[in-house]
Formats: sequence, C-alpha cells, structure tokens
Amino acid sequence: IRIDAAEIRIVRLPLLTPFVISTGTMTEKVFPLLTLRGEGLEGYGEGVMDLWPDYLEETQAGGLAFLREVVLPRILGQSFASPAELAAILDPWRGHRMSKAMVEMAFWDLWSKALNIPLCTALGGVRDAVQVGVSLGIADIPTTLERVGAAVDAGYRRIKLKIKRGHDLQMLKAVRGAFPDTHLTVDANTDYRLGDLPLLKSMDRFDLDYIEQPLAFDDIHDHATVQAHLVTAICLDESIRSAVDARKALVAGAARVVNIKVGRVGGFAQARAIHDLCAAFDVPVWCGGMLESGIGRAQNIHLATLANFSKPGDTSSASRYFKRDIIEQPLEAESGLMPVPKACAGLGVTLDREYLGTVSGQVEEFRR
Ligand code: OSB
Ligand code: MG
Repeated sequence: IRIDAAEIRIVRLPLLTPFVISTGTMTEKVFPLLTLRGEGLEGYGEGVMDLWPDYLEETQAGGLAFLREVVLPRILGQSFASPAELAAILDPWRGHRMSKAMVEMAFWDLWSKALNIPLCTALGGVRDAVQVGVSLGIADIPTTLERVGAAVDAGYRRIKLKIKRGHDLQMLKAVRGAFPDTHLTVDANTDYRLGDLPLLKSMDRFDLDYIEQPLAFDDIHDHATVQAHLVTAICLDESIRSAVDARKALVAGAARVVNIKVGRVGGFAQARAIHDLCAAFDVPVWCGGMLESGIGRAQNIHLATLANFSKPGDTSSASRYFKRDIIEQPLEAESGLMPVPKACAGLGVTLDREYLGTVSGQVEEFRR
C-alpha cells in the first residue's frame, strides 16, 4: 500500500458531564485525528495524548511535532506491505508511543480496508461483540450511588470507580453496601504511595475485582511489593507501555490483571504482543479507554475481540459522554455487550464529515 497523503486535525468534543479523576477534571475531549490516504482509501488513527502531560508524559504538541517532522516525511510516497513494515520506521525512535500508535492504527485500518476485511479479522479476533463496563468519575457519595444504579440497570458488566486519597473507603463502603453482588473495581490513576499499603490492604474487604494503578505512573517495583500483601488483584494501566514492561511486571508479580490501551502502547502490534504475553502468564486483560471519540472507540472494540480480553472493558456507550459523535454509526452497548462495528471494512465506521467540520480546529494536509 502506497501512502499518498496524510491529514492531521485537532478535534474538540464537549463532554456531557465533567469527568473527574485523581489527576484532574476534563470538561471537553481534545484529540488529534490522523488520516492516511492510499489506494483510493482512508485509514484513521485517533491519538490519546492530552494537551498536557497529566496521564503520561506525552503531549499533543510534542507528539504532533514528531509526526510532522520525523514520521510523515519518512512514510509519504512510500509503500508498505504490512503494518510490521511500517512499524520498522517507527521503532528506532524513543517513546512517543501515543503518536506512533496514531500512525500504526491508521495503517491497520487502511490495510484491512485494502484487504476488504474487518479490522478484528486482520487482528485475529474471535468474537462479534465485546463485554463492557463503565468508568465512573469522582463524585460525592449520593451522586455515585445514583450513577452505579443507572449503570447496573443498563446491564453494564462491571463498575469501575475512580478513587483518590481521601475519597476511597467511605465511598466503597457505601457502594458495596448498596450493591453487594456487582463486579466492582477502583482506579486510582497513581494517587497512592507505598506508605499507603495499610489503606490499600483495607480495600480487600470490599471484594473488588482489582485495584487499578494505585502507585506511580512509571513504577513496577513498588506495585509488586503491594501486590504481595493484597488478596485483591492489582491491575496496571499507566505503567505498561510495551510488552517488555508487561514481562517485567508479570515476572515481578506486580499485577494479576492488565489494562491494555492500544493508543498508550504504540499500536495494535504492541497491544497484541502484551495480550499474548499475558495469556502465557494466565493473566486476564481488558481493554481500557481514554474517553475517545467513535474512531478511538472502534479501535478499542476491534482490539477487544482477541481471545484473552476476558474481563469487561471501558468502551461503554458513546452517548454516555457525547451529545453527538464524529462517526455516523451509534456505538451503543446493550446488556453490557458492545457490537463490533462493521459498516465497512477496517474500523467499520464512517466519519460524519459535516459534524467533524464543525468540531475541528486546525487541519493540516501533508503530501510528498
Ligand atoms: O485511567 O482508565 C483511565 C479516562 C481518561 C484517562 C484515564 C482513564 C480514563 C478512563 C476512561 O477511565 C474510560 C473510558 O474511556 O470510558
Ligand atoms: Mg486507568
């Protein structure tokens, strides 16, 4: 496939309700969308980097400079027979996994469209719908109880509660008390320290499926120490950027569950390598999310069709976050199952160009 042209646009989607996590509050989703053109087709890749380094280090400014000045000049006008051939251009460069993922994912979309097969088929997926839960932002206890009830009634398969220091045990006591049989998890987005071990241990009594990323974004070692003292599984998110990270974490016993975000780890090949490695360790994985638009959500859903995605992921209905999406197909879950979009080959979704135009800022075109 020859890559003839590329486009990068910045998209701003207002969120229906502010999303609060331990590191901050999001009121709108601002993300870069990459289009690769070739063979008369288009492939899309949504970037998950934020404006500022508040989840991981990568920023939109840095990542997009890397794409504009380093990656695009090396791939425009070039032909690649497979995603692996394209990855060889990206591999030598340090970090920038989120921007690398944009290119790699857009090429997988283009490649599977050229083969006229769904992306999940190209990836080796085994199911037509994926299990999903919800991720609930930090709120007061009555609001949280109401949100949990609504999500349980809607059929979601697990409820993930965002926590931070000072907003944990009381809230968990209230939610577990009201919902004794619901699959519950918590996500601290790195807010705790090794010294919080007694507090983390006291979460064992809430029968959580796992505690997601309690410690620092770049830590594996201290998570292993904490995991050794807990009955509850630790799930790593921020700390796993590659299959090498995953190997170190699993060998060290730092996690018994892994959250895979394709946009965080550099693309589908790396996501699949982490998935396969976890399967070899008998560690279940699930597909995380970054409040993506329909393009990013479609990427996540296709990935989650791989066999070892045995726990419900975060790709809940788009209508929970946005009044209107930039794609034409509604990505809505039913009874906790999100169908794999297949309106066309590849990602299986089409852009709502009219709406996309109204929510796009800067649009840059690149050709050789
Ligand atoms: O840690 O999983 C996370 C959203 C933004 C940044 C980090 C995280 C999240 C979520 C959102 O939990 C899940 C979703 O996309 O619905
Ligand atoms: Mg997380």
